[in-house]
Amino acid sequence: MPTHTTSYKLPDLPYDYDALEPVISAEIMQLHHQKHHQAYINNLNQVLEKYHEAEAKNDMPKAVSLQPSIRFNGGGHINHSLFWENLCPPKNALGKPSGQVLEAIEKDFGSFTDFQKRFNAETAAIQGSGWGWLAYNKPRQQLDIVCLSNQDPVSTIPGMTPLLGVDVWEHAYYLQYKNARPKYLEAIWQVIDWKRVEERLANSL
Ligand code: MN3
Repeated sequence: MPTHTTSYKLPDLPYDYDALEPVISAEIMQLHHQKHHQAYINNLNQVLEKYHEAEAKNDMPKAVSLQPSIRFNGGGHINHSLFWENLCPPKNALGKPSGQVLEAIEKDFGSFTDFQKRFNAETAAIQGSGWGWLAYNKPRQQLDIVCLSNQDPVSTIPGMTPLLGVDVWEHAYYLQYKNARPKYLEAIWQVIDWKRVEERLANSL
């Protein structure tokens, strides 16, 4: 008998697998969604089951030993769920933010171009696998660029809300861009859904 009933499920993409071409190929999108994101969810559901068993037995050493896997696989699920919503077909992408997001970017980074340059430089430099984020820093009331390793979610940093995330694990670009992570980062702005970023900022203020 399972000790709990929570089971996370793969969310549908809000567009077709080929909708982000030519920026991100259908092959990458399908593998990334159906295989990679699904694997984080499968592993998360398994480790949560074990965690609740350990809890039920008051086996705290066991429960604590499972926490890194919850962080990794739960983070993978959180991050990819946000990532799919950050993206949209090139024909629908605005190319740059407007309103509050643009104002905040200009205040905190000088200009949208300066922000893009810094975001791409810092995210390209992540060692190994990780994510680059634009996040709202509520305590300081400013936008920050945050680079995190592996699948650590932005929510692990107190006061920070993720607005826009870019996956720079090789599985996100290698089939199309090979080792050229900077080329992938140059191109991805063509499929960023700035309306979602504006919604997330408005909800986090
Ligand atoms: Mn990924």
